[in-house]
Amino acid sequence: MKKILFLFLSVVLLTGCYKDDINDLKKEVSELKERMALYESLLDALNNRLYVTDYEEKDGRYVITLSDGSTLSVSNCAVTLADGLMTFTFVDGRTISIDASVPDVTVIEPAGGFVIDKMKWLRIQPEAKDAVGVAYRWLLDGEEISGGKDLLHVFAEAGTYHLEFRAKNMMGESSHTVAVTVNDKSYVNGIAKVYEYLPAPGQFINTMPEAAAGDTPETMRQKAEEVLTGGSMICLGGFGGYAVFGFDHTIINGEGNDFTVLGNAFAGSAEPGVIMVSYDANGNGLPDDEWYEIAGSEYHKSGTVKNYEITYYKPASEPANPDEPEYIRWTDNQGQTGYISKNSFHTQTYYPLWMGDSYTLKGTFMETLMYFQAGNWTSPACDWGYADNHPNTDVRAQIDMDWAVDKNGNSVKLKGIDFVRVHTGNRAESDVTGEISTEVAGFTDLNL
Ligand SMILES: [Ca+2]
Ligand SMILES: [Ca+2]
Ligand SMILES: [Ca+2]
Ligand SMILES: [Ca+2]
Repeated sequence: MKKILFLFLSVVLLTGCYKDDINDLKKEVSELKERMALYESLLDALNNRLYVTDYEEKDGRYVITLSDGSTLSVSNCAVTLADGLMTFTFVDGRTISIDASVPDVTVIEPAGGFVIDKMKWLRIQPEAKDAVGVAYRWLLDGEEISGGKDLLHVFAEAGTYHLEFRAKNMMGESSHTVAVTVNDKSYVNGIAKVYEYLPAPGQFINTMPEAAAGDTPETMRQKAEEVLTGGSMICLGGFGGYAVFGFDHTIINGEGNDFTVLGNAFAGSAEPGVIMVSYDANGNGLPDDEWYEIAGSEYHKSGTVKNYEITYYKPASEPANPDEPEYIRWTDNQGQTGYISKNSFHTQTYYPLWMGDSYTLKGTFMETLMYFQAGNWTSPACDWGYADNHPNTDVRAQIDMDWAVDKNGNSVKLKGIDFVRVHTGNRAESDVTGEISTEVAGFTDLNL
């Protein structure tokens, strides 16, 4: 019986020891597996030319971020950082070293260095290995001029400039200096190009500029361009009618006011046009980039409607009545409908001859201020920020690019603009003065 008890106890004790051994073994196998996995991951990183961009030590464990954004959790392995290398030493003595350096970037200078005319965009696209967690900055005289990798900058004055390009990650910052030669150049202070002209119907449409049967959007664009580069005036018709024009240089955002869109406004005859601006972000020379609205005095008022849309319908025939009140029908996206009337002072067709049965115009709509007083129709000016609103020489006709907002109404800081779009911002008319219609008569760059 004693023997049996002894045997029984021995089995229990032996089983206990055996279990501990198994657990130890399991732990060792698991750690070995982890080390092998880490070893393989590090070899993969080496093969894929990845490098360390960030690391964090926590509770004896390292979390390493690699340049492709992946992370490695490192334990049971010694980690040292020296001479731009992070070295992992395993218990068996094997080591793997991976680049742990500041961002690897190159700015390739063209032969003769960077040369640009003043008031023209300078574009520099450094070559950088794709890497996460890298912050790029361009500095001019210690002041940040761009917070991104690619530089788009415009110089107002000729001269030699030194730009510094910095790229920073957790390992440190690399810096490159490039010289830019900015040449002097003279430019035309005015409109150089019309990209689009599409007026709303109105009493001056088909006459300013003149349209004939067979005209197309392209021939009308050319005519508007001839008029505006020739120092004369175009009419945009009723609400929404617009023109898009540009220049032979970039209009710089300088201190204070930057430009005036010329019109023919005088006291009591304001026909405010909403101004939108854009710069050639994609560098193709065309106004196909993001537009920013100049948020003038009416922008935040309750009567102002953003994203207003109006559709004009071509009349079946010209009316017999020279003062036909129900001449050109319109509908809008606010559930309203109405007519542009005809008046006997202007006998031509008011609907653009080159347009089809109907067309839609869009943009910010401002409540009209037109009223009849002392036998006269008065169309008072908005406070500031519009075209054809105050006389051209009035400081209140001047625009500061800093008033620009994006489509969500957020203020944007523009370095310069290449394109301007103006649309008639009101919808109102009187029997004597006809409909409110913005005129564009040119453009003045106040910084030239
Ligand atoms: Ca400015
Ligand atoms: Ca006018
Ligand atoms: Ca463009
Ligand atoms: Ca007008």
